[in-house]
Amino acid sequence: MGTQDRHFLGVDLSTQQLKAAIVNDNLEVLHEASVLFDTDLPEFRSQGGAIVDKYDSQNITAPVMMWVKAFDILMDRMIVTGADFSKIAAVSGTAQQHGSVYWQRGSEETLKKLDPSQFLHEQLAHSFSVTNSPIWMDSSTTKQCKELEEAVGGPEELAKITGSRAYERFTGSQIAKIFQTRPDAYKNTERVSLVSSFVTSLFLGQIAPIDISDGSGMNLMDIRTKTWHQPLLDACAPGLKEKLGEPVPSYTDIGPISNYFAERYHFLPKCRVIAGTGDNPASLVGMRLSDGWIAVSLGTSDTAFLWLAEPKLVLDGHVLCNPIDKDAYMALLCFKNGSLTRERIRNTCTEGNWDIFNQLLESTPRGNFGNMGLYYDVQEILPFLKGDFRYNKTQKVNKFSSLEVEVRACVEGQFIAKRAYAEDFGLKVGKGTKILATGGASQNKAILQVLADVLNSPVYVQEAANSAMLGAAYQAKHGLLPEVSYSEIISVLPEPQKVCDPYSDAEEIYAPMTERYRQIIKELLAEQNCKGKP
Ligand code: ADP
Ligand code: XUL
Repeated sequence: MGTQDRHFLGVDLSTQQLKAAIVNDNLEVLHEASVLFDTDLPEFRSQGGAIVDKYDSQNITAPVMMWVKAFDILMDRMIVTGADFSKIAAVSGTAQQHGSVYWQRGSEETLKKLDPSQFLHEQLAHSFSVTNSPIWMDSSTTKQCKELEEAVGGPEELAKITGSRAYERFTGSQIAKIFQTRPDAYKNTERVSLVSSFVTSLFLGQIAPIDISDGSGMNLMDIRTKTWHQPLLDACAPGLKEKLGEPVPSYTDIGPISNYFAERYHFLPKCRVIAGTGDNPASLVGMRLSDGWIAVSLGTSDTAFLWLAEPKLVLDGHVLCNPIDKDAYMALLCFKNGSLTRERIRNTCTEGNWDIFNQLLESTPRGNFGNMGLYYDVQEILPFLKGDFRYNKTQKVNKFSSLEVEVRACVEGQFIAKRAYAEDFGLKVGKGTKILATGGASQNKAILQVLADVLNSPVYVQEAANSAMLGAAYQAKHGLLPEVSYSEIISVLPEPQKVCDPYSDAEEIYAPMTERYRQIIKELLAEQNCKGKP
């Protein structure tokens, strides 16, 4: 295979679907396919790819066999698109962050000896000691979070070591909960994977290492030394170090493709597997984010991330190891109430039409006459609140006077939150900062204009919609060619396009609104703490 002719495969196991893309040596997309969990695999009865426990709505999982079955379907769909796997020089994976997969004792042997004449799901049916994997939407581990923080002397100490105070969805507290509530299942677990390393394990035909970037979303890793922090492992469960294996830099070549994929799908045996990583780090790779940019992803959840040269101590938000440069870091903010909350306000104000939503948004002035709204349909992460909160210029109100005000309050409230938390990470809005928007809502120019104004910075988009999946494909090339710099690898890609500039009065309006938001959140959290957390 000549270098011109080599292709790279990126696979993304996200909350709602499994998708894949093959790119050529110029990183142009040649083939794409996807499997939607709810509709393609209805037998698992997931909603949005998740199973919410009937008796405890904080408890949210996904059946690991649903993911395995999706793999069988995805590979067949890729073939239907005309994919030629013999041209794939390297493959890498990405996935929703924090979720964990529990491999049953003996399953690595099964993985190594997979029979190419059979589907994966036929052979891996008994390979998992926990059949429903906890995922990032879960918030049932408040008790275990407290225990983790106490083990190292409090939230600030934990954040210093791992980059985050304890968060319910982070994997450490999830593993601790499994050990505490299902000791036999834990005992029968040979290895624990993150969802991203689960993806690469399937390609590798053995349990793949966890990468340092996704590994820093577990509350278990020392982000400076990039090794597991033994007191934290001990606070979760016995013998955890062996079950996790050693973490590796995100672009590590972890071995050749398995015999199963070589024989069944005709990959060449020399095709390499590059470590997988979480979807937010992979998006940073796919969006080619560098210093001076902030990425805002407007998908099911909203996230914002930036490149950090040094780790910064914050209690709201996360510092992760960087997936491109192992000596750098990235800041990550995750907001659970993103597109689905915008959709709810759209539905109540417009009967479900984005064009009318935009008309309402554009018919109210920046700053919304001093009104502010905060909408948390599900338990928010930043800040830890649930419910609707509306304020006029001076006080809390039950209702706004018009639909226009409600729509603008929703969008402004969401973006002011991003500004406030990003400023805590040292972001200086309007000082040469540029915003790169991605995700479903980034096609909506009226929404992006509010983003530009609130952060007083221009907003750009790039052609490729799925930054995490493409990030995995680019990482496959980056990992295969360690001698070529990442910036050289991505130099073939087109530049992002500017879609809006902020208005000149933006800072005057939104700097004070951001201060007011901080004050409101402080009060709401204090009120909630008096009443006791939900
Ligand atoms: P995921 O995070 O699951 O990958 P996407 O990034 O594809 O999701 O985003 C899906 C969301 O995009 C939908 O829930 C929808 O609300 C939103 N969306 C799609 N089109 C528009 C639009 N024109 N304006 C605002 N939001 C939109
Ligand atoms: C990040 C987070 C989510 C998931 C979604 O901390 O929990 O963005 O990665 O896929």
